[in-house]
Amino acid sequence: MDTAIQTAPRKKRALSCIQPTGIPTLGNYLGAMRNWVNMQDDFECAFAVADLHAITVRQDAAQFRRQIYEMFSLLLAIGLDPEKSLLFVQSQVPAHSEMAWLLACHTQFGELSRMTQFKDKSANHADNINLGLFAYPSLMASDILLYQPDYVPVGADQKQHVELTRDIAERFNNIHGKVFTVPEPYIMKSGARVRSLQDPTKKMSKSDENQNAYISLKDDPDAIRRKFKRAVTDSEARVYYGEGKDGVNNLMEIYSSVTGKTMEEIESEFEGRGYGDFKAAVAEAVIDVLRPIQQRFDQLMKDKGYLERMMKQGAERASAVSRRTLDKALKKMGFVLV
Ligand code: ATP
Ligand code: LTN
Repeated sequence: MDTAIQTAPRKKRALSCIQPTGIPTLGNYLGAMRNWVNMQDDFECAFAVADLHAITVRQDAAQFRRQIYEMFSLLLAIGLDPEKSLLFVQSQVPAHSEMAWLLACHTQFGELSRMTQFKDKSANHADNINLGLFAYPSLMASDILLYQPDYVPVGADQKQHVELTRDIAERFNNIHGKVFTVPEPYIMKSGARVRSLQDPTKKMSKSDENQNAYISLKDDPDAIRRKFKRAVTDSEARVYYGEGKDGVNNLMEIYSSVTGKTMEEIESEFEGRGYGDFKAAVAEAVIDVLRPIQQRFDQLMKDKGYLERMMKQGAERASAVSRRTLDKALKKMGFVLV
């Protein structure tokens, strides 16, 4: 018995977070969230609502509070299971903010200046380029490193932040002795970069001003049909994957990602048929995937008591894990723990 326990390989750990900045899009779901559900059995997983990250841009308090409940509900609605995975809200676990300061002191100005997300967001919010927006990756590194994960499952846009996290972890370990596991980004091939339906050169983003640019996980079937109908394609009217066909490529990727069909299968399915048929098929496939999620989400949002109990349970468990790493880091740096 004992040997069996000793030789059983430890499951690899994975951690990821999502900001409660609005209802997630199909991009968030296909690029990140859906993979989290699939990882729960093979990895020891932790997932959090990154509410502290969300305040790097202004939030209206009442709306922000609702979005935190909604994002937590959505994590449950897509199939994350609090019995299998650690689910929590970042701000309810104080170690994240504390560790962020330690790591900020191990992050270089030049590194932060090179972050694409910082450059994009400061261009979009030119009136509020705050210190938090700049220091965002140090807080993200804390979220990750506190839980010692091997992998960070994210969409392709977050690869740069995970790479910076690795650099911070290595730097800290080299200076103070080994405290952190150095994690790797874990990026799925399918769905890693879902693009805007209105401008397929950009990623689909829930903060896009044009609502036709994204499918929200809460969109009803009519809205989904309408948005796909209006999606930008090209004038060739032939469904195939190719250069210069960003709009069609994106729709094919979405369709492939929700149906499991390959590009070749999709090409032959729509051989000789126009974009109208193709777009309608993509819409119906997406509607089918979202329907059960939407039903569970509506149920959960009616039960705030349950959501708060789950948040509390998650926060307690996350605090215990993260406190251990924080104390270790503090001790190695020479702080006095009493
Ligand atoms: P915002 O649009 O509000 O700036 P966001 O959607 O880019 O935010 P998050 O909500 O924090 O950012 O992203 C959560 C996860 O979804 C991350 O792992 C991110 O990589 C992934 N993701 C975001 N957009 C896409 C996309 N268009 N395609 C694939 N994955 C995505
Ligand atoms: N920066 C991420 C959200 C995020 C995150 C994290 C992702 C915050 N902390 C820790 C993975 C691990 C984003 O904008 N998508």
